Order: sequence, then structure tokens, then C-alpha cells
Amino acid sequence: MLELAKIAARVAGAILRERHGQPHTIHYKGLRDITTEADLAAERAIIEIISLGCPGAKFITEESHQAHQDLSGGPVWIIDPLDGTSNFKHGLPEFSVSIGMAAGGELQVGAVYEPMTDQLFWAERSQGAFMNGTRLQVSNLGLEGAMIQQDWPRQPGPRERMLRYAQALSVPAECLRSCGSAALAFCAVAAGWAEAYIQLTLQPWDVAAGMLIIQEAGGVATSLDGVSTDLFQPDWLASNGVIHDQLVALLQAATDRPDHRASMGS
Ligand code: 2AM
Ligand code: CA
Repeated sequence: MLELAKIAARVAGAILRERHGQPHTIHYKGLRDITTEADLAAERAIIEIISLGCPGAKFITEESHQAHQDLSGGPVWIIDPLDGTSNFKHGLPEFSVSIGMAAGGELQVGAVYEPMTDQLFWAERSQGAFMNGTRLQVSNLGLEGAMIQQDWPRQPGPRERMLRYAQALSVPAECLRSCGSAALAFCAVAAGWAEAYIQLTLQPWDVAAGMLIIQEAGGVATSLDGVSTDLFQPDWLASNGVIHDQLVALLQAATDRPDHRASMGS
């Protein structure tokens, strides 16, 4: 199953690489939420490969199989064919293919491929996390030395909320970055290149593979209050573990500020 995830990620990545920088056919799914012909072509290729290699597979995918699936049974493949579509559309090189597989209620394998750098991140439950054959391990840095990544939600309410969180995080962290692909940001934490990642409004296909890769690299991924690990909840805090509780407290304090409460209600 891990090999299948890796092959599908590489094939989809080659499709994206070939189309990167070309004119795109853009379709708006919602406010600032786009899909291109490349998202669709990559997703078709992944589903074809996985259906051949894993007969009876169920799917949750960004472009064609969005319905919630019960993860407690046989393999459910959770796929984002192009994570970082806005970067891709604008010609930036930071985007990825994200493929996770859950069975028996737990994530079993995950692969995230960055086509423009040819970096393939993967993990298998209890077998560790790797990037192009090198074992990954989260950093042990504290908050004062931390690079914290966050991304900007598309919707005005969550975007305003993130602005408050970024303001709060800018005080103790060494630096803040926004990369534009949640899956790559999860992998950056797993690799020890960043200490934490925060994004609101994520979908299961943005999270599945990266969450397992972080866990297998010794890190933690939860809801912002540090409690839930439900793949279908929207707000995510991933970290090296060392700074997780501090970040939960910091984000909670930013949420509790009276001016923030007022803006969340609007
Ligand atoms: P996408 O590129 O597949 O849409 C950057 O904002 C990261 O967050 C991307 O991985 C993006 O995935 C993801 N994301 C998911 N839902 C989002 C939303 N509502 N607003 C912004 N980003 C979202
Ligand atoms: Ca996507």
C-alpha cells in the first residue's frame, strides 16, 4: 500500500510538473477556491492507479469524492491531487500531491510529493517517516528559536482569526512563514525544518498524509485546543511536541481577547 501511494504521488506529480507555468483552465468552486485542469488530471491518474492496485478501495478526494467515509473498515484513500493550488496557479513552485490511506480507524500510510524539488515524504504506521530515504525526526527547539508556519484561510472570518493568531505568535517565535501547501508544511515540521504549523478550515485530504508523517517523526498534530485528532475537524496545530502546550495556551489567550471574541461573532 505504501508503494502504491508513492507511485501514484510520483505519477500525479509528473502531470503537475509538466503543466506548471502553462496557461490554466480555472474553475471557481467557492470564494477564492479554485481548481485547474491540472488538479483534475492528477486526481484522475491517482484514482486509476490506486483502483488497479487496491481493488475495492474507497476514496475521499478534493475534486470528486468529497463525501465523509467511515474509516473503521477497509482501505479509504484520502487524496489531495494538488495541495497549494493558488501557488500553482500563480506560478510558484511550492505545491504538492498528498495521499493518505486509513484502515481500521487509523491512518496506515501517507505520501506527500513535491514535484518541483523531487522530494518524496512518506510514512507507514509504526515504521517511521522518511524523505527520499532519509529518516525524519522533529526538532527539539523551544519557542524562542522556533520557525512557525501558518497559512491564510480564504474566508473573511477565519482570515481575521488567523491575523490575530499571527499577531500573537509573532511575539515569541523566531520567524513566521506562509508556504501555501498545508501538506508541505506538515512535512517541514516532521523534517525539523519548522517547529509548528497552524491553519484553520483544513479538509481531511489536506491533513491525512502529513498527520501520519508528523506522528511517525515524533511530532504532534491536533485541533488548536490540543484535544482532537479527528481528521474531519477543520483547525489544526502541528508541532514538534516540545512547544505544543505553549502554543495551545497562546492561541487560547488570543481567542479569549475581548476584541477577538467580537470579530469572531461578526
Ligand atoms: P488547497 O491548496 O488544496 O486548497 C494554504 O492555504 C493551505 O491550506 C493549502 O494547503 C490549501 O489547500 C489549504 N486550505 C484548505 N482549505 C482552505 C481554506 N478554506 N482556505 C485557505 N486554505 C485552505
Ligand atoms: Ca487541492
